[in-house]
Amino acid sequence: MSDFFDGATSSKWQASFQRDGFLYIPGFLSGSEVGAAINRLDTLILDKVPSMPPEQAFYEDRDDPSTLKQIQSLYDHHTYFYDMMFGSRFEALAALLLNDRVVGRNMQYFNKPPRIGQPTPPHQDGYYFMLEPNEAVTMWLGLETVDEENGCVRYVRGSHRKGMRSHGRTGVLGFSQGMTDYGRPEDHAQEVFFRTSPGDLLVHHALTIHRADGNRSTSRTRRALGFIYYAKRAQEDTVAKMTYQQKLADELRAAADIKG
Ligand SMILES: O=C(O)CCC(=O)C(=O)O
Repeated sequence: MSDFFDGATSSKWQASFQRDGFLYIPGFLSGSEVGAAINRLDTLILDKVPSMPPEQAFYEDRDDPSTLKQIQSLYDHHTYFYDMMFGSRFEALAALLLNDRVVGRNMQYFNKPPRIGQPTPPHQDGYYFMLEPNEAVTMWLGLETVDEENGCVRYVRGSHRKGMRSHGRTGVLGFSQGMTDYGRPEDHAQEVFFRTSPGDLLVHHALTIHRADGNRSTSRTRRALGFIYYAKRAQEDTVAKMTYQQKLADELRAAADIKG
């Protein structure tokens, strides 16, 4: 049992996650905790992001810093984020839901800038993770109010029990692989979405089909943090993964060079 959560709450969360392949926890962080995270992020964005290599910071338009959409491996950039990722409530929740010790693998910043924030294509994270068994969770922490207008997250309930679907290139930076056969009647019938407040947490299994809307708002951003944890029992195909990541990094560098 976790030091962070009581027994009844833990059992309820585990049952819900196993049944649906996702879990919604309102108010996982308090208002002041969210405020502190936003302050740290804003400082990082000002001080460090401008000099990050192309594979660490993604923009909708690389020539316009206000269109920042993603930062990778936040824990490498400040101990504040390291402490959020490791030995934290987030890590304890991942261990509870995966019923194993866990390995923290990525902590990301996600934004969808107003008007131009692209939809997140339907995908299963396990396609990128390359694990056997495909046992991992992704957590998504809302930093501001999110709804249908600025890009809420959508899940296909129960899809984590139905295996990996076919994926191919999307052309969307940060989500380069998406499902090629999304849109079967059962996908639509089982899709649910979440309007979230700052501090609300969504967690999904590596095989859960999910996507997010684009940001149609003219003035609201859509800022969130993502946490990825693998179950200790999950083995990575390290060669396939390194080859894939190297290819992506080369493509990003080539695109940055072309733009000068
Ligand atoms: O922030 C989003 O749009 C979705 C994030 C997501 O799909 C993921 O982390 O796997």
